Amino acid sequence: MDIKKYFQEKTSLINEQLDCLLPKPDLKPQILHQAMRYSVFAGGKRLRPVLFLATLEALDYRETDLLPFACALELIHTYSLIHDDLPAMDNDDFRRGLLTCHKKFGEAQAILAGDALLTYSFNLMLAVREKGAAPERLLQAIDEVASRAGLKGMIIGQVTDIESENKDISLEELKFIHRNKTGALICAAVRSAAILSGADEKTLEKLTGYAENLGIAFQITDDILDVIGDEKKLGKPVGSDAKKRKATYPSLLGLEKSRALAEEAVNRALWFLEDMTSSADPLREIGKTVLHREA
Ligand code: GRG
Repeated sequence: MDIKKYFQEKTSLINEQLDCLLPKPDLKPQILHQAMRYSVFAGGKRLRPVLFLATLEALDYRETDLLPFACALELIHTYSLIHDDLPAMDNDDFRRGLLTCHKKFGEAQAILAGDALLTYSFNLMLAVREKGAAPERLLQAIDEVASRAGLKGMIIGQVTDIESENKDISLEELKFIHRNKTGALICAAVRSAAILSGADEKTLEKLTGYAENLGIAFQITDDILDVIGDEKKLGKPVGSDAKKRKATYPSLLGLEKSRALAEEAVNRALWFLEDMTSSADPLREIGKTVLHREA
């Protein structure tokens, strides 16, 4: 299968839907809606909603339109990046080749745009109840996302990351940070789709194994790109981790070992899909692309 084409097709579906669902930029207060749209349409890869859709496909689930749920995952991801870029956190001026949200709209508006994206994501997840999603499964899927984006995932990872700044940390501590900060939302994308599809426990476990390993590989390649990536393709300066004295996979293990670990993680991710049919091919191909990504 052509994974590039797959990504293009799904991304254009997701973008159309995001455009419909987000408040229009001329709606008052314009600055809020413009800031939300600015960051959402700044050119992200849409990995999390694409993973969500690919998981539905892997489980042959096509009955309802769950696109708003997929979009909600992208809104949560975008909020996390807006807040992560703030002066109180990573203090970054550029993301995806554009000024960061606070550089463009000011700090207060960037904080509020992030807050609005996060809270609105819950409206979007709930909206799929009108499209026929089974109420019990929907509640469980929303709980899954809330936990992994929050106190059982991303927030814990971010807090631990900040606490670890300028400290020597072990590989285990680094893994903990990234399992939560980056991996948890990736895992929530796969698991929420599986839950909504009515997957049995065994399938859910396998897909969780896939997603956890994909998250590890994704973070390792992110760290590697910050050392040897192309600034133009990344849309941000490289070397920012070293400048901030952040512990990363390459700083702890070197580039070669980091590459080998990423490859191992992708192989493990693919192993978890071994019993699945060709419907899981998009998930398999996404796994492979993570290793060769340039942005
Ligand atoms: C502020 C609560 C809070 C959390 C922030 C995810 C995160 C936590 C911060 C981002 C820091 C970072 C750059 C982590 C590396 C992995 C990662 C999440 C990269 C960005 O994701 P992509 O590459 O982004 O999917 P695009 O731009 O494609 O949407």
